[in-house]
Amino acid sequence: MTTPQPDSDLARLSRDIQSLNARPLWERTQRMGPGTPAVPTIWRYRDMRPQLLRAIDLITAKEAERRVFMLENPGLPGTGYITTSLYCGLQVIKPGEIAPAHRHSTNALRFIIDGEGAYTTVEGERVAMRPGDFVLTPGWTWHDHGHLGDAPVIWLDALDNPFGQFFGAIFRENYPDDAQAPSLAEGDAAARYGANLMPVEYRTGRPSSPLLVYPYNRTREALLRLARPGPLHPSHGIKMRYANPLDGGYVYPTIAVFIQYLPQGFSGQTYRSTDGTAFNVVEGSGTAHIGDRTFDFEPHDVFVVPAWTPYHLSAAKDCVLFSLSDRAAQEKLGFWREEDPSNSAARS
Ligand code: 1HN
Repeated sequence: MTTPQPDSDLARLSRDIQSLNARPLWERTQRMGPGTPAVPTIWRYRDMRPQLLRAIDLITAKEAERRVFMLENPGLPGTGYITTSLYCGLQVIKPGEIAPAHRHSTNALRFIIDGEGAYTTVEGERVAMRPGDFVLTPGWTWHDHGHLGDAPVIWLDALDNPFGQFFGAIFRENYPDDAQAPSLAEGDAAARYGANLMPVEYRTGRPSSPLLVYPYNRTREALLRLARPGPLHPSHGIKMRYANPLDGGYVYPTIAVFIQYLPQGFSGQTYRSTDGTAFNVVEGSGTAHIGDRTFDFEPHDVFVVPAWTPYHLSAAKDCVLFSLSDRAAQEKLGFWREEDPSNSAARS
């Protein structure tokens, strides 16, 4: 930045153009390098769960519309965002409740953390939500949540709201009733698109995966099968991305979603990339070294690695980590970069 002498022609020029809604580029203070103001942060489940259970008695899902704690990055105060481009929250629903049906133009996903018996209905198809399941609610699909079990269910929500806000393109509507009447059989999307088959008349055109759920039993089995023979990536262990079965791409045009396995004793090498990433610990425990912070993690903790912040992971027990980032959007836009110690074709 160049700061002119206060009583100079250059300073007078700066002041005079202010009334024209213009500023000299040579005085700009914005960063022109990688990274964001977001900071490494952990939300420990042992701290969050009791507060979520407290909220159950203080506000109904209907009053709240969604009973959610936003996970706000302390480097982004007032935004409600976990990174500059992603929103995450922890949602709790109690038995018998309905979180009323609505739709919005932003894409949402859920990762089920704790409890049995909850379901969501997406465009008339009911989807059971079990721990470890990854559930999709693509933009502009009607969705309501319900709970037939007997203890609270907690899940992680993630949305691309910051993209919608940035573009000024968020729309939302309430459904005429609290809940949609199911109009499709359970498992319809899985049969149509998730059985290595697709309808013969299918043409193309949707920006998102047509699947509504990626069930944990299948995901976990695949990870463990690959972990035994290896090889392990030096930073990521076994890391897979959830794929759109129709084109192999990411599940959403904006959000990339991943699952990874770190065997007990794994000590990862330092890695960084331009996609700030939120992690949820599914199983196991270990340590995340993120920038200048060190966090011990346990099951269901959420931690965030901001864009371009070096980090490495180590596993005290066999770990499964779910994660999501804006890599899908960054790759399409030509922004995405990484520093990978193996310098190999980790993506092939
Ligand atoms: C939303 O629709 C849900 O449907 C959860 O469960 C969190 C945060 C912002 C905007 C919409 C849900 C949300 C949300």
